[in-house]
Amino acid sequence: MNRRILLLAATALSLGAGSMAFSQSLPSLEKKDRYKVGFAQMESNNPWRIAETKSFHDTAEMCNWDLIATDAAGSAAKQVADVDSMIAQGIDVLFLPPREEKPLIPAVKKAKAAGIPTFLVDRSVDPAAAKPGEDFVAFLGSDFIDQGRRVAEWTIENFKGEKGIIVQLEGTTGSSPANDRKSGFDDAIAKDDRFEIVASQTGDFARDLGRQVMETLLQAHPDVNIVYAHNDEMAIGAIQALELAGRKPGEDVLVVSIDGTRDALQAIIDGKMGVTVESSPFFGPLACEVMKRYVNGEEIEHWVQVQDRIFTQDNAADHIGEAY
Ligand code: GYE
Repeated sequence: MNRRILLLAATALSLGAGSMAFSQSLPSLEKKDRYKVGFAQMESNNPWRIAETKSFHDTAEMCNWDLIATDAAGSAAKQVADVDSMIAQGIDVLFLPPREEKPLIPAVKKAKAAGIPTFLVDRSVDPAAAKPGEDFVAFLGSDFIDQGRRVAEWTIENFKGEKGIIVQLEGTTGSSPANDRKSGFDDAIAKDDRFEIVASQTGDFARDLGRQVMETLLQAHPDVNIVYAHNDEMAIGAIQALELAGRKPGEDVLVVSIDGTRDALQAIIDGKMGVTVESSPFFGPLACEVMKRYVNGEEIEHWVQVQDRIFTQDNAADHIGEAY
């Protein structure tokens, strides 16, 4: 090996060691009267997102935040650019719901390199590429695998027919809730051979796309009698498509879903939907509390897990008043 190659190898080694040591330590957050807080929302096309953004705004005064909130309008690339601009504006801390698991990883790492502690809220990133306690402080959110599993178990218990022909409407492709709500449901429903998933397609977590995809899938699978939607907006879209096609959701098609929006609770009360497993959008107060603990130097658990309720005919009317 000549001298130049040796030198290069030595540099690479020391760089590697350096970046490893660096990646262990998270940026700290000093005690201050007010904090410049970034919240980089991914889109605002459904009641869940609007409720989440409002929750951050409502929390800002109480928690002494000067809040910078952006809206990426459904584009992961815009969300990356929004984080960039927040870093340039000198935020103290970043709350980020990454639209998809992979494209936001460079943004998470860039925030860390700029000395900004980042908390992922409501969605997470690919765990193989970025880690809590290392690249970001923690993930604040639900157990999406468990949500999918609970929907499947409720369906197994409550479906009255002999053969369940299931259409699945998936959330945004590449997002953590779409990936996990699918695997949780698929694994649990496979344990009962009455059920078959005949189609599984993305509706991008959106009502309108859910309706359109359901219209197409109904033509290919007219015998469908169960619709599992990864969120309530797509479930409501599917109900519209079913009714347009002369089907009777709640009678000849069981519709099951996740979130707990006002429209979904109303659909349950009206007998058109069977169940929705809760996924709460009210992250503001939790973000404030976890941030305070971080400022105090407390060790933050890598996953600050949110507990989800379940809404059915039994309790939907009791909760519709607090729904969004
Ligand atoms: O279920 C959905 C929203 O990331 C947990 O995203 C969230 C999901 C929620 O668009 O309605």
